[in-house]
Amino acid sequence: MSRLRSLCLLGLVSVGGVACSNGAQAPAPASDSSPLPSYPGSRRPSAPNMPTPPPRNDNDDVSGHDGDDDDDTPVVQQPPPVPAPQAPEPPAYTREWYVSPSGNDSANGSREKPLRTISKALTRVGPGEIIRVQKGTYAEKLIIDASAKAGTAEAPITLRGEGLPKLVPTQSGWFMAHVQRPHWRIEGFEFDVRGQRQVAVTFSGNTTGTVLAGNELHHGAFGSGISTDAGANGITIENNHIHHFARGNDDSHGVVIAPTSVDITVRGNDIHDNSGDSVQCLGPEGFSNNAPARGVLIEDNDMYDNRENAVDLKTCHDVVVRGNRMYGFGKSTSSRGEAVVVHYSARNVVIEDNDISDSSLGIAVGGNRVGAPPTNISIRRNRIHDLKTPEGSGIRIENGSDVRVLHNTVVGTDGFAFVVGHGTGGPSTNIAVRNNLFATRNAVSMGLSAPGLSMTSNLYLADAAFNTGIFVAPQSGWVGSTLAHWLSNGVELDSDESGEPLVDLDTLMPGERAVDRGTDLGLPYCGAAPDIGAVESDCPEATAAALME
Ligand SMILES: [Ca+2]
Repeated sequence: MSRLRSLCLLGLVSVGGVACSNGAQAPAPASDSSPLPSYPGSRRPSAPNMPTPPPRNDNDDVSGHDGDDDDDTPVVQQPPPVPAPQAPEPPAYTREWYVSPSGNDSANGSREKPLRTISKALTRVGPGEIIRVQKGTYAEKLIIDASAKAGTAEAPITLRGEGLPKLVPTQSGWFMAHVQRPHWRIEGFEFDVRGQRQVAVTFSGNTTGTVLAGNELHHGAFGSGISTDAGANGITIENNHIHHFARGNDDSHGVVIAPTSVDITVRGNDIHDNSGDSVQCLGPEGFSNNAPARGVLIEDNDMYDNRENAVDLKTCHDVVVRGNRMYGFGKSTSSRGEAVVVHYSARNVVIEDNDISDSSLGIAVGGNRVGAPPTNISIRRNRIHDLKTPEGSGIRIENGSDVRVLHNTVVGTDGFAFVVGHGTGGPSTNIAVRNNLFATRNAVSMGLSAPGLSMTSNLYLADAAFNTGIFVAPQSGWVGSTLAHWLSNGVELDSDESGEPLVDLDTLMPGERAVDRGTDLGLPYCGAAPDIGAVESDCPEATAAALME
């Protein structure tokens, strides 16, 4: 059951003071109760310990727009649609095929007389049936194309490894597995690419309802571990361990979502130690005139220690990046060390409820672009902490249009909590910054290219420093201007400072001056009014318990 739905059923969430009973209609993701996989050698973040996120409303975005004609700040459109959750597996299989290293491809594929190759089983299995691949090492290419049957929503086809059978590459080609059929479920395999120039699994064509779940994929040296391309649609990549895709100074990513992909979910994976990004949504620039990918949900993943970023969104549309933990990104030859970067002509993007730490930059919007700047971007309820030199900025908007920065908490950054309008690659237009808790000494750096910037109801650390004009990298001893001086420029209204903006650096629980002091932006909250920052301090205990599930 989704957190929101739980909360709504508990009757504990209010949106603008109204209980969110209609939110209970949201479908429950099938996997919400699945525990994340645990892997030896996985590095987990040390802090914070999942501070209580606020209740969230999947059907609402926020802005100061309340119908008043006098408010022309950016208005949030409906959030991008997200792919529908997968239907549960049927309880039984109409036929069970067995594959074993001791089998024979002329056998009947029963438990007693298994087949020898997975490839053989792929051509024989039908809807509602399962292939049970027994422990062992298989050197064959898995091709699920027109030579294999399609599953159906009611009768998917399951390809299951039992005892973690290992797939290893054959000599030829650029992939180990190519999936081009709908309603297949592939689970329980180790894809050991063994340093070959191959991706582990690639998807294309009609793949609606197809799931790649609970596999380990590692050590490839081509463009990615997993890719979706050529009209791939309706795919869920879930609870996999994806690591060590690397090719020297070139980038190799955990997951690449290429143009023409539609409705791709990447959820609950552990993706790390790649020479590129954990997840990249690739735009068509420089490759083709194909339609950008759209309908991408990147949710509840652990992404860390890549040479580039956790999430890199180029020209893709309707993307949600939600509830991920991202850390371990430093400046390299090909990256400024951003955890999240949204650039080129990305459009309709929500980045919410993420925990970002130990990086050089938290969330960056803009920078490289060819066409329009990133447009209609919401950055909300993120917890950003412990960022480091050389940049150390929490949220940086280089260029973009209609960007909302709402209810984020930024603390422990070497650089500024918020940077905007320095004009690289174009202006930052219509940026709204509200209800953020910027608990850092270096508060805001504002350049000269931020037309329509509107900042209200933010809370700063007492005696924080503000920078206007040319960007400065704040070394120790840098003295900027005061909040009072900053407020005199008219860009920011109704904001304040506090000597204790946070009362707990682990949970990021806000201090008194932040509690119930936010503006009601239409997002769920507890108590009399929204708290400033990403964490609502005053939710009832039952709500907090539900949120911690
Ligand atoms: Ca509150």
